[in-house]
Amino acid sequence: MDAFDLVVRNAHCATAADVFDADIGIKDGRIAALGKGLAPGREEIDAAGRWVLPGGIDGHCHLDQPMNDGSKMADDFITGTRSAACGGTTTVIPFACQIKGQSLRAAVDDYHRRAHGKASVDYAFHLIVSDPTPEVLENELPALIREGYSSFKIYMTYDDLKLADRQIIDVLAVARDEGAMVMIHAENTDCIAWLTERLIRAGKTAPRYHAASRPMLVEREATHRAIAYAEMVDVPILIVHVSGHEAIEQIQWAQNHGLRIYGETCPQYLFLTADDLGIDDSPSSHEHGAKCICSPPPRDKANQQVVWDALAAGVFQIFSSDHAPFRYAGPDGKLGAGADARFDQIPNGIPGLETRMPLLFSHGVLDGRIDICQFVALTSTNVAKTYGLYPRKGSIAIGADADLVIWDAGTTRTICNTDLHHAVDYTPYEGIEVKAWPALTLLRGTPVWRDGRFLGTAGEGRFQACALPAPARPKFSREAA
Ligand code: DUC
Ligand code: ZN
Ligand code: ZN
Repeated sequence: MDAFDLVVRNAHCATAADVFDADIGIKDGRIAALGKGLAPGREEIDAAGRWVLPGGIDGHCHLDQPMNDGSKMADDFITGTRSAACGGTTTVIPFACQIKGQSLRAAVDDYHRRAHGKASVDYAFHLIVSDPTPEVLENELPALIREGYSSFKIYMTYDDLKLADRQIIDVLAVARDEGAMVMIHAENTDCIAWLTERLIRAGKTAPRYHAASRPMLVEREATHRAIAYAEMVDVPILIVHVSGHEAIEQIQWAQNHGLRIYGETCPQYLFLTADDLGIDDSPSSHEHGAKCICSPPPRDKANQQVVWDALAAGVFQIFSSDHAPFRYAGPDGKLGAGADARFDQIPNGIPGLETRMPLLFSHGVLDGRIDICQFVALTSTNVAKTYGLYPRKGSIAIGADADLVIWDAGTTRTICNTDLHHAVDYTPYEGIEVKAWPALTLLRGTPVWRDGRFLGTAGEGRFQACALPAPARPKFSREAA
């Protein structure tokens, strides 16, 4: 009998900590041995000195999330996870979103039904807490955290999702007691509403005014407030989709003061600018602008550089896609409100699951902005650690799941939506050149993408319960301070 099911030979491996050359022996979906000259496997793949890295973990993506504005996400768990596999991502963490009035448990059950039998890569769930009733705070949320849903997102804007400040503090206290990670969408909702109203009254309704309705100061103020609440409650938080220098300065200030404030950024803040939202009121500007509307909005070139610098300096721990897939055409897409839809009627979000890893590998690692270990940390290891999937996911180590990507680095290709595998009818990254793409993606030792062909199977992706270490501090939320 062969010692291994599969041996990946001559792998040039990188983890978040080290670079080493090894053969990787895989048995029953896990890494069983690392070494030189391993015994034969039933199957053999020669990596021939190419980079072999842990499979990507996309810690922030939206799939088949119910919407209440008439829009519909184009990607479900079939197309979203297919697209992930083809771009080198082997685990996705989308959101089980509580609709106000709904129990959190019902949201989780519904989301399991949506995922069941469809995923071709592994998946975990974050929760979105939009209605922190006493029952949610005292019973549902603590129970779900213990059952493997150990992270949740809260919103400081969007009418159907946002929490009042007192509610934010209450959910942070539960996270502290239970050892959960809270992801915060930090934008000041009243400032956005006031600015939006003024712009619309002035007839400034084109997609480009989306940026003017959500300037950096609204992100800075909310980030500052979230940090203050986290400091008061004494709980770590992660500020998600950070767009530019103003929020970065707040996070850096907090980190320099010893607070456990973490940061996430996304490709749109490195590769798009506010000009992508439109430069005039022409139909082509409207189309491209609508396709690029996301929140927070992309900023300018100078801010792209600040985001790159913060990635390299370690201010950000996580690089996610914030894949929020709406088609451009059709009644449930970007233009559901009509061909000249106002910026505030266009669903927020852009696709990016498949392009996240190649964009950062090419323009980060190969262009010398970050090193290969930082790439692994940002796209995989830190995500696994932050959300409680490590060490099963996020590393090349004995006992870890054999989620691996062999990279083709050096051949230039141009990103083109027709080559992608999501169900969205555009990519905001159309025309951008990349010099790296996965040649092979292995999910627990099985190829799901090889030489330009998707090989995955719907239903092979498994739900992964997350577990963060128990909090070391005594509980305080239901005791006197
Ligand atoms: N902003 C979000 O907060 N979520 C989805 C997409 C977006 O643009
Ligand atoms: Zn968000
Ligand atoms: Zn999001």
